Amino acid sequence: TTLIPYSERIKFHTNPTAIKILEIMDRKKTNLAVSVDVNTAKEALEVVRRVGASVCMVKTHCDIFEDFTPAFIEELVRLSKELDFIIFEDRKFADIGNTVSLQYSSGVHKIASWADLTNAHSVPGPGIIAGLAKVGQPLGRGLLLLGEMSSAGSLAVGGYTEQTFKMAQDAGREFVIGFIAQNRVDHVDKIKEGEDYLIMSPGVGLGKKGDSLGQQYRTPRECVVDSGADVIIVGRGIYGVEGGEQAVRDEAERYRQEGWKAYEERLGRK
Ligand code: UP6
Repeated sequence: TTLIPYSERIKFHTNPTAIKILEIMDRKKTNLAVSVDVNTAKEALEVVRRVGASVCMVKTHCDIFEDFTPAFIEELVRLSKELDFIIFEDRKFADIGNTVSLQYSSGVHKIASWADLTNAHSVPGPGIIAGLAKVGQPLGRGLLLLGEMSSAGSLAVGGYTEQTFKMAQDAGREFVIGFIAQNRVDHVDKIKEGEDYLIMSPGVGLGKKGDSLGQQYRTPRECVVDSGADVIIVGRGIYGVEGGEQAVRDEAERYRQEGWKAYEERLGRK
């Protein structure tokens, strides 16, 4: 399904969040997700106001914000409607089903009440999907499994990645809509008729090749054309650019264009 347009993949999905993502990507001509890993909710909202029009998705780590409040969530949700993007809380759940269902629904953050999309490690086994689905599926939320990671030395490779794909496939596609991965972990020989998964790749940068803590960057073209990613996730490459407000805006637009150009190249209509 990497060779057909996002809009034509909608028919393979029943999950409302998956459908919304594909619709937004097609409507706004963007496969760019921005990751707003800044210290405060206030700064995060500033970044979102600047780049929201260029992205299909805003990715958060809500436990980073020192000033997290329900008012922040209210404003983020309002912006998601005004600027037309979905909200992805990059929680990377990794515990038993009972615990993750509590972490997802409760606590200070109440993630399920506002995040369209979240993600989980497959380490604990399929109970983690069941625990999260119990909370999120009735709300129309979506889940990604981490099939691979962008960081050097990741253990999520080979058999682990294959079994993660299998776990998602066994869970059915009402709630699990895809993967965080560096490649098409749903390689054609494993995918069944009528199945379609969204592959979202972090570790994307047009400048640096990585950071001092193991992050590794590829270009949008490498991700989308060479590896078949559907969504590219960019953090510091956008919000970390020097030169102020306009520079951040311009950089988001540059990544959007690079990502979209790569998608069109993949479809073969350069
Ligand atoms: N992320 C990765 N690699 C993964 C999974 N998730 O980098 O395999 C997340 C990080 C960060 C973002 O938690 O929020 O994607 C990448 O940020 P960066 O572009 O600033 O490196």
